[in-house]
Amino acid sequence: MPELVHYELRDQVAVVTIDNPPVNALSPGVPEAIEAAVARAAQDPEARAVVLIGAGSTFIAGADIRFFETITTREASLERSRSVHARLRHIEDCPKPLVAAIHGTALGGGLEFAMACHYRVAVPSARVGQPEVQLGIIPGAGGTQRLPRLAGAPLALEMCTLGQHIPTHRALAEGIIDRVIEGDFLAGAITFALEKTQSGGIRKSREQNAKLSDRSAAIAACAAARHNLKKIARGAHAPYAAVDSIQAGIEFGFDAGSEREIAIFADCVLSTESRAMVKLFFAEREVAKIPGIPKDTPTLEIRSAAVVGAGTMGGGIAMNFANAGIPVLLKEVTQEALDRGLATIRRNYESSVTKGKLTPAQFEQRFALITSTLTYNGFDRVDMVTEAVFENMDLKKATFAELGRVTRPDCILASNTSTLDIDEFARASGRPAKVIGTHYFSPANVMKLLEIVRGRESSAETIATCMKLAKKLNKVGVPVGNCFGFVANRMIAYYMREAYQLLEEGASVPHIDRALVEFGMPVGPFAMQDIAGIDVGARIRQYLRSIGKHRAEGPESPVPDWLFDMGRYGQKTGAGWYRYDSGSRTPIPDPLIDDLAGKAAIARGIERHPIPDDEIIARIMTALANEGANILDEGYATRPGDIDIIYIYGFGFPRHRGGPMFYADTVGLKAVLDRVHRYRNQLGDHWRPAPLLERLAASGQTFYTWNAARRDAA
Ligand code: 3H9
Repeated sequence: MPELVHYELRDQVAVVTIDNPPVNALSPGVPEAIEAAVARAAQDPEARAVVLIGAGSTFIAGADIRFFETITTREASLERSRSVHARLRHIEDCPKPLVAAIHGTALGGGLEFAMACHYRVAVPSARVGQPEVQLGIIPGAGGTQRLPRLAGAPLALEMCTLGQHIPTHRALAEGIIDRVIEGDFLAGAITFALEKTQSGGIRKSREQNAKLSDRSAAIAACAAARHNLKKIARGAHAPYAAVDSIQAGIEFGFDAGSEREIAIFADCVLSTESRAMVKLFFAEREVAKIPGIPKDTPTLEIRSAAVVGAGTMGGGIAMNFANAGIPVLLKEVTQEALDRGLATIRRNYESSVTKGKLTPAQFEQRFALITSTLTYNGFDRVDMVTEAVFENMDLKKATFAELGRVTRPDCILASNTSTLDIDEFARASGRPAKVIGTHYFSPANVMKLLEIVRGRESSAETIATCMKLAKKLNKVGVPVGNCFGFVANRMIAYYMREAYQLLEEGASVPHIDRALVEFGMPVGPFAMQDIAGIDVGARIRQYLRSIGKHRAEGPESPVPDWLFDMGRYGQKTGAGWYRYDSGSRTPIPDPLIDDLAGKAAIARGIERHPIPDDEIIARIMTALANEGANILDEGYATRPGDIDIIYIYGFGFPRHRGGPMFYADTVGLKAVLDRVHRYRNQLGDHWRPAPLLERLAASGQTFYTWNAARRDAA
């Protein structure tokens, strides 16, 4: 077995190097080996000080996340955490100056090991953080105790509850890092360590209390943090648990605080929230691994791009390219439409400048990368074109035929269609291997999700290039198949179908929205539609009816179409499912909707009745999981985790619930299937159980265990 930690003497300093690729995670054996190496240095007569450093691209990225799932009992967690705490205390008691040298990242347990050292030095580009809440846990190796002592309560609370990384310069200013080293890093760290043998000596974080001396201010900071979390961490438990642990250390001291941390960590690590978020961590990394497309598939470099259509989506897509430093041509048919599109882009950038997210210089730089045009001149020089014209098959086919003529043969032709069959565009282009769907979510310059839709003939190179491009555009690219609505919209059609049905059955719009917000969604289905535009869905429905299709199986509520006919498109027209005062985005419930729902109910012979919150959630989530199972079975999504990532990034599904497929797993697939049967009896045959759901429920599996078994068998 390769050595996890190396020991060498350099200039009378023991250099302890952690070597556990790829990110020096604290897998079993690593903490023990670090402790042993520090103990050896303490005994080594040749060593005057110790430097702890990481091999490869980073310091320590934290505990090995894979091992959390192996902790199955509270006792096991308590025992493990106690031994880590004891190990860190032992390391901190080293009688010689001990310096953590941080490059890359020191995250979670990595920062906790660094804080148990007497000093910390870092390269300018390093980042440190306690991201545990993003895994549904709290720092479990003293982070909630040592960090407030080094950085003060407010910053420790911020880092432990939000989980964000902070850069070297801020860590230096806040007392987490003691020196920034430019140039030869190891040599600088050794020099620093030797300096400490002359002055400074041993300094234990656990004994530093100056920053917590104003106890009432520190406790007030905890109360403020809890208050803040109400707005941003709805439904999540771990961020609050982190505050509790920090407060215990402030009130009762390091030792009692550590005991509290160990106990709280045990509760968190066994929670569904943590299981969900750990699954998502790996799902997010797995999503880029596409069966049949090896990692080393050649890709094209996208150095320049074009977007056809400067509407809301086209403009947002062009901004993505400009934000990534890629020059982009933006084409429209009329000067008026072009001017409108550019004005929207300018307004979006100006709002980022006002919010301090962009400097005026960055705005000018990015805006200058967008060149507007009414012709195809210059399209022969771009590496990729994204079509974002009106959602109409004939128009899109004509656009692809033209793009096939005006671009180079190696240029990728992507469509931002959300519903149409990209194989038809591929045929029209005369270059099907280069045609693909890149389905952005509105607002395209903000939402992180990018569905990458494989056409029948999309080449491996085209797919791999778009996956790589997604990263460059700061998006999460998820490969999906070319079925109707792809994955996100195919499932959301069922989500909306149930929302409309529940409305007709007697739940009100504000009630359904509130139930879903309490479940953890950022907005309810109706408020979401008022933002996206009721006209968008209505026009798609009109088109589908014209070709004899439906978005979802089952009854189609007339209410959204009535709203469309009334010109109630949502926020943009001042009324939709809600009313809006002029210039305001605050939804005001409108009794008219209940009247319309009542009318629709009478027409369908439904007697309206009160519906409890849990029934609303059950109906909507069951519809999502059942259709998700169909999509998996048909192969249009690669893994349940891919679907979950789509819902997290495309619709803000609460991370702590893990996505619709993981959520179904936690409900139990047998229970989900029972619900489908019950709904079928009560509501009609359109509630057809997905064959995969039936198979998994019968064999006692979950979506995720089924997927793991499939992966292992492959
Ligand atoms: C913790 O520390 C709890 C403590 O308080 C308690 C201690 C007792 N474990 O992201 P990348 C893998 S909780 C296992 O693609 P990047 C990752 O799966 C932990 N594996 O690279 C991937 O594998 P593959 C707190 C890990 O350069 C590969 O490494 N720490 C871990 O874009 C490359 O990862 C965190 O939450 C891990 N800890 O980003 C940090 N980390 O190639 C989590 C990574 O097979 N990690 N892998 O797909 C990160 O944020 C990013 O990975 C990092 C690198 C910024 C480090």
